[in-house]
Amino acid sequence: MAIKLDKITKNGKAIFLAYDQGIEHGPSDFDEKSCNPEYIMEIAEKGGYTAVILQHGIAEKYYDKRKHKIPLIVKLNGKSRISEVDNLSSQVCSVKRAIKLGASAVGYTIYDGSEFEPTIFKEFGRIVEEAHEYGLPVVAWMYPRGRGIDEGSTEINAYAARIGLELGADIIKVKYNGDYEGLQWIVKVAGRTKVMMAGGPKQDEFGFLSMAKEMIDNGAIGLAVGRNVWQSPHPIILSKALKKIVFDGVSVGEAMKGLK
Ligand code: FBP
Repeated sequence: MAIKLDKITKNGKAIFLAYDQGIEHGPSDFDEKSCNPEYIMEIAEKGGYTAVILQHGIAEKYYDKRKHKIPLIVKLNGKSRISEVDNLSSQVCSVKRAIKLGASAVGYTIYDGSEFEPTIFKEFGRIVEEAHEYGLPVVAWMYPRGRGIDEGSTEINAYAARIGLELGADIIKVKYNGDYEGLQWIVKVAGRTKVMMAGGPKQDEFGFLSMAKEMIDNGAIGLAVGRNVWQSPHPIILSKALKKIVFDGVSVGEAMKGLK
């Protein structure tokens, strides 16, 4: 079955609002407003995101497929950091349940190089097979992690990107290390698998938008961003600036006009 990427992209570009940090990092990432998933849904819709990323529990209680226009990506695995011991993020939701919740795509984190890589690859393989039977795209967080691994190295991230292509991901999400030529290589080795970038910890607006511009100019199709947006005091205005950079290719200065 053909994979329907157009549901979660627009003219080949994409911005996803990521909101799985509650399990990955805990509520310390949130304030009074951002701990409420309703607030995130409002940003996702008004900010013009092409999809929102939720865990299944939040999707079940806060995503109404009849009411919400924004496409949903259900994250199928998850892990807390209460204990830092294992580089293993287990599947916590099935592809079928994600579809019932209204998902237009599914997501999965792969810890490349983890001591649990065989288990992770096997689980991911089954997910790709099932999701693709339904025409559902698979978005893979490609996060190198394990003993002695330099998570920020371009070489390791290019290897992770290639693993995404080899294992059937339609879109991969990687972290940016500031090496724009390295990003071009990552995009090249990912082949027909599209590359999106993580937003990372909160930085000032100029820094964040400049980073986004560099990502887009060097081959990424967009960003899957969380904290930089919903930790901002004016997330919708910032989202609109991001949108202009990703979809209209404007300069950072131009995009920031609305922020002043
Ligand atoms: P941010 O934009 O907030 O960095 O979110 C991106 C993301 O990939 C989330 O989807 C995920 O919860 C988190 O980062 C995981 O990051 P890490 O494993 O490095 O803590």
